[in-house]
Amino acid sequence: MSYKDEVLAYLHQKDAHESEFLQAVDEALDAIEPVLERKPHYRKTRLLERMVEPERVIMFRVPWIDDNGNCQVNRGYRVQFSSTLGPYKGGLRFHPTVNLSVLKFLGFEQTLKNSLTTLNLGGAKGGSDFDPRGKSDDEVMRFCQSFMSELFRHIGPHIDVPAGDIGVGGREIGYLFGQYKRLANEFSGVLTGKGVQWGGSLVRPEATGYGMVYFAQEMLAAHKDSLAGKTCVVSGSGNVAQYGVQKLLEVGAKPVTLSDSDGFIHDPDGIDEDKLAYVMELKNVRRGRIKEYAERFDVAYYEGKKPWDIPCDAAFPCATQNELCEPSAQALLRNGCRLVAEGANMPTVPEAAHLFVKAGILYAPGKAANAGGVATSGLEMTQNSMRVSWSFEEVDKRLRGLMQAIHESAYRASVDYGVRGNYLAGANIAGFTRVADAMVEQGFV
Ligand code: NDP
Ligand code: 2IT
Repeated sequence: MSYKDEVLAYLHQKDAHESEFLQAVDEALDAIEPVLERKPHYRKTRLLERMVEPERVIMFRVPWIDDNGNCQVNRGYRVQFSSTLGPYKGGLRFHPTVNLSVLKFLGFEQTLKNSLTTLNLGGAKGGSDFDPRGKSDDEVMRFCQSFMSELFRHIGPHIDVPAGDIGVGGREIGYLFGQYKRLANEFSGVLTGKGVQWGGSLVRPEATGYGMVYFAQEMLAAHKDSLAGKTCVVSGSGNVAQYGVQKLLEVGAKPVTLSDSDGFIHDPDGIDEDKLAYVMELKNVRRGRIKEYAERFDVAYYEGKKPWDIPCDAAFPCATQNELCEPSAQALLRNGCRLVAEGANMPTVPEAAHLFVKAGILYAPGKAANAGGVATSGLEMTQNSMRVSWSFEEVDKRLRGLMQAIHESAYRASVDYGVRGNYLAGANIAGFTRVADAMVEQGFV
């Protein structure tokens, strides 16, 4: 049996119930199999067995008092996956679907993604099954304070630096930071995505969406093409989708859809700057539903549907995992879509991803295309350590440079392993190799 098959058989038995985690590991190990053949010493050092086991998993009770004075209880997590390349680093997700499998998948992905950024960042993910939807600001604050009352003893600016993800944005990072500061009695860069007045970096809010578009530009530039004039389908309407659309508009593309967990809107005239400003107010201030966009601008709303049947040149899944299934991939290809860049983590099911690879379109997996968020978190950590604040232009320039470097290393790995332009293979190989070689150098830890 090949080394990869041996490890996967073991893992599927051991973590049989962790479907998202198994999916993420299956995808990565499939992609890196040629590396294992070239580097047999990985097997001797049981490298894969070590790499698929998180260094540490913390699970804890989060009690909090709701606005009616009742005690609610949620479950909190931090999966500290890998400290091979630096302090544990990765976001926190607050969503009712959060469980250990989801956070292990995200922590594993984060480890390879952070490796790709070229920075010194380990991999982690955390969060809670807390549902922020319909909660008051006071309830969110009390929840965040209770969550941090346990988490604070496990994190620190040189240990583990959390950030945002689904359901965790600027408001939540503020409450979490305030409670950490109070408990630890220190003002430090323990979280990223902070407010710019208290240690946050300019461009961090924009970074994931901007970086995704920069990556798409790099892929197209390699074919002497650009995003100008291209019709783009975008899913989600949160942080990544909003700033993805903003950058698409800047580069002359035409985004025509947005979605949330209830459905999607299709605006054939294009979502322009004014409409995007409306979406930002709707989602970030009023915390309403995307359906209201359809009412406000008199466009179609599709309840319970995803936007992948809308004809487009390029697609940007920016909501959540497994949101793009096989029939959706077939529809995209049939309608002429030639580029898919993942703003979300693992939004494409494996069968759909294989269709993209087989069709030879420009397909960027999340660990490459959405790495701009965590890369800019790395820039925030650097600024915090140096006690400086770079200008918007400076951070944006560095973000663009990092996305170029990520594209270059994924592309080069694809060439090196005989699958030129296969970014799924290239990103996994490049991310994996850096972590793997460092693990070998650091011995059995
Ligand atoms: P937000 O919470 O800001 O937005 C999430 C969006 O996705 C909302 O529109 C939400 O709709 C929708 N969504 C969430 N869960 C589901 C679901 N189960 N089914 C359908 N729609 C859903 O999160 P982000 O924009 O920050 O994150 C989006 C994706 O990008 C995630 O996969 C995240 O891991 C990834 N990512 C985020 C980074 C960041 O810096 N923020 C960095 C790299 C990746 P609703 O409002 O109805 O819940
Ligand atoms: O999935 C991700 O890369 C993030 N949610 C961002 C993590 C970070 O530490 O900025």
